[in-house]
Amino acid sequence: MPVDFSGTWNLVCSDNFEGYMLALGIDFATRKIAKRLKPQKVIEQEGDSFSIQTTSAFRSYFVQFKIGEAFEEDNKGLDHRKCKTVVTWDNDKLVCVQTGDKKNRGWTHWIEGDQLYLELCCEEQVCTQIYKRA
Ligand code: VL7
Repeated sequence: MPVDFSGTWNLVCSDNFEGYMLALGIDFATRKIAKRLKPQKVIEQEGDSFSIQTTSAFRSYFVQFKIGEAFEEDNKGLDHRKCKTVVTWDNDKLVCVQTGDKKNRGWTHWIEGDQLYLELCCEEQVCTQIYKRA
């Protein structure tokens, strides 16, 4: 049985989100608001089809994809940069590569115990977040 990320997940801790946002060029005022947010993720996984809705009091973001199928991602409401994005499995990790203006951009999700991990990368910056089931 493959790992199932489906469910509703609440952020419990976040390390270096500031560095990640700086690497994306997010302005000071937006960073100040964004770093206080406690986003919730609703993930739906059906076979190799995924949707991830990230909701917060300030901005929200929705993405859907199929494993191995590249798509145009607009990052609307975030940094607005367009990327060619593809998500693949690396064993039980969900690995996203976002090819565009920013080097080394992407994210990885995995589950450890009852916690959902998210590592966000951009250039030299790595942000690690932990979510728990709502
Ligand atoms: C997306 C934010 C900073 C703008 C607001 C912050 C709003 C809530 O990529 C992400 O999730 C993946 C994996 O689960 C699926 O899309 C995280 C948040 C990155 C970057 C930009 C700051 C303003 C946060 C949407």
